[in-house]
Amino acid sequence: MKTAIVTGATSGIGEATARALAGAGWQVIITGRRADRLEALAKDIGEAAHAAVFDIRDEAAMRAALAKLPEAFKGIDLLVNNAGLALGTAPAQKADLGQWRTMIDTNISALVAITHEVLPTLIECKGGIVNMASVAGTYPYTGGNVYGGTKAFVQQFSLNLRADLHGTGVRVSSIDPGMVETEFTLVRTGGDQAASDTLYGGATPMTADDIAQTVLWIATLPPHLNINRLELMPVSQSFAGFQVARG
Ligand code: NDP
Ligand code: 8X3
Repeated sequence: MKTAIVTGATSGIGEATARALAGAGWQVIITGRRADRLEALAKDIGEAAHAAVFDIRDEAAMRAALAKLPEAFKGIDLLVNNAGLALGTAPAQKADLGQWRTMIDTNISALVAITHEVLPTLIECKGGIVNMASVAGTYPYTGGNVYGGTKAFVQQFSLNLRADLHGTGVRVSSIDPGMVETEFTLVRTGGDQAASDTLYGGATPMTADDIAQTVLWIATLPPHLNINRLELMPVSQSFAGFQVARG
């Protein structure tokens, strides 16, 4: 039985990915800070799940959780680097530096640290990494500033990992979703349910399961195939143009 670790499995894309992988016969190590949610998910999935509660930014806690994995979960075949967040929608000149640091610590530093920790196992298992980037890493928009910057890092880190892991058999993919209805906007706006409802309302956004099925597809492709980067959007979302300041 193959084993995956899915970070940020307490909600949204991570939870759906853990469920999809488990449904396809994988064992899943699920992580996140909200213990109650992880325990409920682990209970739903059953014996194939192992819940590891830690803040992904706490490197010592991450290492300790991986060190004390039950024997059956130690051989990790797939790392899904999903935990992440956006905070704030203000333009750079009005943004909060603390929020910027939290995004960098979570979306970049923590992702890099857990990847570094799991790499030896992934190489041993000829496994794979799926990194959750975003369209925000490719297309700039007002208020995307550091969030978009962190996701551009994830895209490029994924490609560079591919280069470094050449010849090891380890696959690396980044997924760049557009709008997916999850708790993402609630988190970004500090709990503004109305803002979240307004953004997703009537737009038929992608679902967490749409992305989870994509992760599962990537993870179960024949071993000679690597999806380098995959961008997805709901049909209702597309591109806006440049802006011009006059006067
Ligand atoms: P959710 O807010 O629903 O899920 C985010 C997950 O990340 C939660 O499980 C949360 O767990 C975890 N997380 C956040 N901070 C930490 C932390 N410090 N330590 C541990 N876990 C943490 O959002 P999504 O499911 O939408 O987001 C998942 C990923 O997808 C993110 O990387 C996001 O940037 C990306 N993405 C989302 C898009 C969208 O439109 N929704 C589009 C493109 C990319 P907990 O709070 O319990 O710790
Ligand atoms: C989330 C997608 O467009 O809200 O990564 O930045 S977006």
